[in-house]
Amino acid sequence: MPVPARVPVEYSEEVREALHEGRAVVALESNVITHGLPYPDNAATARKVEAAVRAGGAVPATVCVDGGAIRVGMTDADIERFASLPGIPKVSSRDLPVVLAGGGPGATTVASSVVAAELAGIRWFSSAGIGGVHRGAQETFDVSSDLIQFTRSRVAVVCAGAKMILDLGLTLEYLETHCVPVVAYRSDDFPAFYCRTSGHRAPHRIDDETRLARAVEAHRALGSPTSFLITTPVREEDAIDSAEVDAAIREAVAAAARDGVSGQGLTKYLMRAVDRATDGRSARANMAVLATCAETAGRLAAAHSALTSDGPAASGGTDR
Ligand code: PSU
Ligand code: MN
Repeated sequence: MPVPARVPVEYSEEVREALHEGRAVVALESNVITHGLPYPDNAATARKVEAAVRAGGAVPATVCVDGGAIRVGMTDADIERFASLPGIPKVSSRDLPVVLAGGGPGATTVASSVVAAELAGIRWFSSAGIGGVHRGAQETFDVSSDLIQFTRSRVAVVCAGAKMILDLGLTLEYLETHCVPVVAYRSDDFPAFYCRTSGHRAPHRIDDETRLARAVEAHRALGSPTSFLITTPVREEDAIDSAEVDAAIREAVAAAARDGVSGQGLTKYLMRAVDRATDGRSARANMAVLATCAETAGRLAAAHSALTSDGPAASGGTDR
């Protein structure tokens, strides 16, 4: 039986129509449902995030793998199943072919979701926390495949930076080395997920949505193979004090070393440990920042769609 020459992509009706009509669509990851938060917070958050993309003016397309296909636009029943079924594997880019061939369900990370988004013709993706360079990566070599995938997938990624459990300075260095544009939307600093700032300045700041859309278009026109990272900080009222969470993270990183936790399970282990140390406040901040990121992504995708779907600027050059 010949192996299919292309990966089957199954669209929800709503996403298919929006793409066909050139309307803004924002892809969302499903790993944050299965591994990011406990049930039922995870299902409630996934629905809130989709509603936030709509509030921003775009159509949400939560991505997963199931039945040998990439699903773009999970149904509410899919979200409920993924949120409640134990053992759904976390699928990063390199896991995609194996899980597709296996025919079972798989929850896509940032990395595999941007692979899926590009394959599906979706230009925008949002998730609050990207993977990055782990603390101690000098020894462990633990660098999230999210960063590598950003060097290969041409998708605009809206996020709240990366978690303090990572080495954010080295994460920014990595993105610079690999020519991935990083633009802070309406703020000076690279944010740190549930903390307003990582303490590092972002390389660029753009406040105007249309100018940001033009930068995304210029990046594409330049033929750059990389993603385009746009950061937006957690709201003041949802943020956690970085000193408090930093202490919890240092303890969690030390505990992970003591417990011999590393590799694929490390990120989830550290997040759960910080949730316990902050009496669940980090989980609540996690849910809030996922939604505010998604709303911003919806607005930016809608501004980009307005720019690219009409007017001379969209026609790729004007008559001299
Ligand atoms: N950051 C978060 N929450 C998450 C993740 C990252 O704040 O749930 C998930 C995302 O799905 C991301 C993945 O793609 O963890 C990165 O995992 P790793 O560090 O193993 O590459
Ligand atoms: Mn890793």
